[in-house]
Amino acid sequence: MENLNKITNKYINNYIKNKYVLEFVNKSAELCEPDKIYFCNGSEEEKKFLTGEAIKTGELIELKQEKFPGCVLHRTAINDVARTEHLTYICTTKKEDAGPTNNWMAPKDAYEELGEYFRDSMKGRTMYVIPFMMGVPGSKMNKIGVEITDSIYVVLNMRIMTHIGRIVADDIIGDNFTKGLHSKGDISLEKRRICHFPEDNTIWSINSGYGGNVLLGKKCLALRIASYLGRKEGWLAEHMLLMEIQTPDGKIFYVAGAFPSSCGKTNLSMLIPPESLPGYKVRVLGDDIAWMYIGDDGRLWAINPEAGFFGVVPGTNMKTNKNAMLTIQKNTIFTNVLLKEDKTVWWEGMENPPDKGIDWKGDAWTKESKEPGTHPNSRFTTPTSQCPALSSEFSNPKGVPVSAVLFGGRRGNVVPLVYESFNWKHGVFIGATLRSETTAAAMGLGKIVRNDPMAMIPFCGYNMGDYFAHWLDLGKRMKFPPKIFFVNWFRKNREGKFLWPGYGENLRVIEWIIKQCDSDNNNKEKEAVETPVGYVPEIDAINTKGIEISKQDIKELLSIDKNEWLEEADEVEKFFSKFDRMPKELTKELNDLRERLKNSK
Ligand code: GTP
Ligand code: SPV
Ligand code: MN
Repeated sequence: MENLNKITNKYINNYIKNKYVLEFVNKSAELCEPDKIYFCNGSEEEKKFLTGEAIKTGELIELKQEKFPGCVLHRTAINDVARTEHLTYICTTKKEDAGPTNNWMAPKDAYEELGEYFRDSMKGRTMYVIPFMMGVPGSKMNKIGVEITDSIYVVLNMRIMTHIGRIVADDIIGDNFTKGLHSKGDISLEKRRICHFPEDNTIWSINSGYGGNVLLGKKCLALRIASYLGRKEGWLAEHMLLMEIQTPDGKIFYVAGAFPSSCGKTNLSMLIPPESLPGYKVRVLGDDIAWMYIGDDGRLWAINPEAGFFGVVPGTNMKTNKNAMLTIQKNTIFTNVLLKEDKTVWWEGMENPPDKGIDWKGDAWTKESKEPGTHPNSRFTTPTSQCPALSSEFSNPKGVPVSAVLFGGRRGNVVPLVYESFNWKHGVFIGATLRSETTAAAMGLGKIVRNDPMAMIPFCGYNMGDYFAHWLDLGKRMKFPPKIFFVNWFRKNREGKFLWPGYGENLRVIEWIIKQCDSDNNNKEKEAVETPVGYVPEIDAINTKGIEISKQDIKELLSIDKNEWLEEADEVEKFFSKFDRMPKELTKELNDLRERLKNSK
């Protein structure tokens, strides 16, 4: 505590009494040497003040307030537009504990290397201390963290995405909080590192200013650290949307869904039912992360630990996602979109393209420009509470019981629109063998189909072999496990056009799914056909009333090609062979799939 006194004169607004937090702040300040240390209280005045400061330096651009009250635009550096998976590490004492799919560094080496990058990184800057909570107020699942950062953009995003400031202070008990240290540093790609120390409940992130790398409550805590804790404590932290579906006869179902980054979670979670499917109501609980635990009733329960949406901008419009469009009309931070002359914003896929504007790099843009005005991974940060379709259960500390778990990918071929697993174990296999085309949400991956088990390849904080075992184990402990499905909105025809209309029309697939989960439905078997990969809808079982789609296209969407699937099995085998800790139940599932395929026509 001696050192503390040395820097007390730098403290502003310090309301924290917890000595472990103060020690953490003090140590970080000794390393980073900020000019000032500011404790965020989370108030409205503070938001105004910090926004004003960031506008002065150009870190934020104020949008036309009469049209978009409380909205601002931020541009990241050109080399800092998405997560950098090759620079993201799990730093466990033993390399095997990080597993074959994570980058690994020994904790000692990581602290040493990053320590050099952090040294004096905040000279001339203010250090912001953000106490925050991931979870639902009152929930036993909640996790507390303290993020230290030199970025106002981070503070303002964290205040949307999580619960920050004074309201959290009393919840920090002893040293039971995640210590997150972030500095923009010099944004150099060579020295960028996002390191997780699950054994120390610590995250260090340096030389980036991009959301997924720097909003440490989100992917770093709520997925990587939380998945590690979930395994120890018997629950799951997943890259999943959470939605509520009310059927025309008033029944309510909750569905959780894991699709890889930029593969449709936000859009599905808040879809608007098509007019030709009357009586349905869809409400959102979450669009990116779900924490799930086994309830006393033997069902799987889930909460969304986030308080905001950090959503993909391009492709969002009044037709594809009206609820998102209505949500982002106020108090929203836009990152890397096009700025119009009237100080409003536009992006590819939105109505009424302007003639000209300033693109995401800050350069002049016209509609003739070859380059898009908006970065493909541009994002909005917006409070969940502003969504007109928010479920009232969003703030239920107990969460909601999940009837169906969806896995989904972006696959132009091979994978049908939807299929159902035979049972939990087979469902875990389906999740573990998820393969999807890479997207702009991560830098430097190119355009390939890659294995992304449970959409967690970038986010699992421990050995994925152990992760699969954990999933299998949970199934054994649940009396009423949810059913597991796979969906693919992205199958294309020979001309390269999407076969399925997607977006709101995806409710037609969700309808089939919840009918398969409905204990009152005696028609289940008639509506599904058994195939080697799982149950697929009977050709007439997907309601296509009101959309123009030919029988032929539906057939193609639901088709399973034996040879393509045998090749798929070969890819899965290659992927599985990376693991020393692959549960034998899953290798057996792979053999069984091959047998079923070989014996089929
Ligand atoms: P992260 O936030 O990165 O985890 O992504 P996400 O899974 O929430 O993806 P999101 O819903 O933001 O969708 C990503 C992109 O896919 C957007 O450009 C959408 O317009 C597009 N998309 C979403 N749903 C569909 C669909 O059903 N069909 C088609 N063709 N495109 C879709
Ligand atoms: C994702 O990439 O899956 C996201 C955006 O949800 S980020 O928070 O940047 O990771
Ligand atoms: Mn995501």
